[in-house]
Amino acid sequence: MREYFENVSKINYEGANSKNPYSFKYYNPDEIIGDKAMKEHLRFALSYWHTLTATGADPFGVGTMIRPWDSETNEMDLAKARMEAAFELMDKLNIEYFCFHDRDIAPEGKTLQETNKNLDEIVALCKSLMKKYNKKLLWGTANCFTNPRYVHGAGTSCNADVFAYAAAQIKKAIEITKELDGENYVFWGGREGYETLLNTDMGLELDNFARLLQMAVDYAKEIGFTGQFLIEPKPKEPTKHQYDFDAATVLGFLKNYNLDKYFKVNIEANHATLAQHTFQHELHFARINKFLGSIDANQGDPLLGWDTDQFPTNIYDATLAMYEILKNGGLAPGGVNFDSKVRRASFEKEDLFLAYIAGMDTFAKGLRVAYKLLENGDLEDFIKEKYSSFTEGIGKEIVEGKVGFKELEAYALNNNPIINKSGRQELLESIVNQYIFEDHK
Ligand code: XUL
Ligand code: CO
Repeated sequence: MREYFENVSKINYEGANSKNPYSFKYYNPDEIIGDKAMKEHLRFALSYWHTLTATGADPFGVGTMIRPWDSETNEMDLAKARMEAAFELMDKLNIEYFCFHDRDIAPEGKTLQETNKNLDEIVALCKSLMKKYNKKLLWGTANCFTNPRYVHGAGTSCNADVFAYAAAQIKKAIEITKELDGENYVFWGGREGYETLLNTDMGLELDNFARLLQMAVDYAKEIGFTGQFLIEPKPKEPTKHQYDFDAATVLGFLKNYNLDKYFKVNIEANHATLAQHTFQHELHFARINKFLGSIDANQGDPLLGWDTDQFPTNIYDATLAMYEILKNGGLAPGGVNFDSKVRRASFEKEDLFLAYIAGMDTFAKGLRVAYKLLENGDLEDFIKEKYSSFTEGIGKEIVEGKVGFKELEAYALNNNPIINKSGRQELLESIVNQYIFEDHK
């Protein structure tokens, strides 16, 4: 098989003092942190679309990326070259998992039959490479947003023929995910949303979206696909208002349609910040509601209002994310998918390695810091003490449902003055900094 990245060899862990850019400084896959190896905590995945098919095009300019598979002129040969290159990348980067959309891996044909035939051919190649390199599919998904047929959405389209086509496409995507032993299947909203209510029947669109998800649940059961279904919230882009706005909106939707037992969420950092939340907020909300399934690791730019999908290098955010993930007991069968792309000006093929190393090291360091923070319990102890009034006296009676308005009025009338304590935010922020800066491991 051809070698696509002949200038880069296997990336190894060399420790924090290494000056070799092609080495891990913090990610030591087999090192045990707490009860499991780093690779089991992190379950890193490569995103096929940003890594193998992205060109660097933006609304103002064409693609800039120089890729070793550029010379392929036939669409299927190109798809095969990309697939081979993907496994070389995963192998050299020591990434165990990958994620893809159906249309990332194989080109669309003139008909759905032809498209499915293309997919089958590439899936067979993928399966053999998975075996050869010992790699696994974290999740598959269907791209129901790029083709112009999806102009009004897929499951929320006003056109029943489009709904039917989306159902057929998702059916096939679930089948190939099962064929490749995918551990999850993702629904990101794509164009499921609206631009203006002047032309939108929101009630019907939401009902239809739920119908589509129910069909997926039923079909998975029928064919014995046991992977976890995930919904990936995003508040806007491409539509002005995406129906899966954030984790809280998704939870309300799922409960409303009795779908909550079948779905968890795949939380993406840049989608959280687009919703005016922190990544930590979305992870925390999902965790306490027991539906945190997986994450898309990336970061936005605080000065830009769109989904820039940058590789995550912010150690503070990664630490707080890993803190939530540790408190969740991990993510399995989910993982950490780098839904991140190299910048348009980082157009050389080596940049793909440097970007993944940066992202993986940031999360590895975040895991190390978060583990110590949680183990020592500084934040946990503070929060426990902060809410201690609910563990005794009147607070305990409130929590146990033993009192109502009348009893509380009687209590308040005789409880003067009320004494509050400081929230100590600045102290806690400096403690987190201490963990980040003092742990040089
Ligand atoms: C889009 C996005 C998608 C999903 C998969 O913003 O994040 O790539 O992760 O469809
Ligand atoms: Co994503």
